[in-house]
Amino acid sequence: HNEEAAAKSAAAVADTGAPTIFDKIIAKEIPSDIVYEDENVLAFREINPQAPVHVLVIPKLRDGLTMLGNAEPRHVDVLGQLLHASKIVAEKEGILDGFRVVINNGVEACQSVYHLHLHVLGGRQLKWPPG
Ligand code: IU
Repeated sequence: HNEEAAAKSAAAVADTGAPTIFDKIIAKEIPSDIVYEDENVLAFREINPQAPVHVLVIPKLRDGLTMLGNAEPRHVDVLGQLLHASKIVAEKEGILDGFRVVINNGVEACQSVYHLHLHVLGGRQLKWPPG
């Protein structure tokens, strides 16, 4: 369907492995509204929120994790840390009773930034299935 295709092509870009703007957010060269941070992960508010709570959780070191589809055994620890940080974000934001964690992987899933990120969404009744 044309509208859908247009929305997708506007949102999604392919992985080139180039550095992303998230490096500048991590380095605090670009300000962000940080919700949680530790040695390995950073969680900050989405600039275009799709729910009352919409936070992105990212690894500070990308280490080849442009997308989940590039995960390797060496990434297992940080993958666990990202999920655990998502729970901490949900707790801090008061949405532990109902929240969603989303990873868009690749063009067909409308991924637009190639630095792995988990979307933590909540604060309203979420619908299923997603678009
Ligand atoms: P996606 O899963 O790759 O589609 O999500 C990337 C998200 O990053 C997207 O929702 C953007 O609105 C969001 N984002 C942001 O919060 N801050 C930024 O500086 C940039 C993108 I660039």
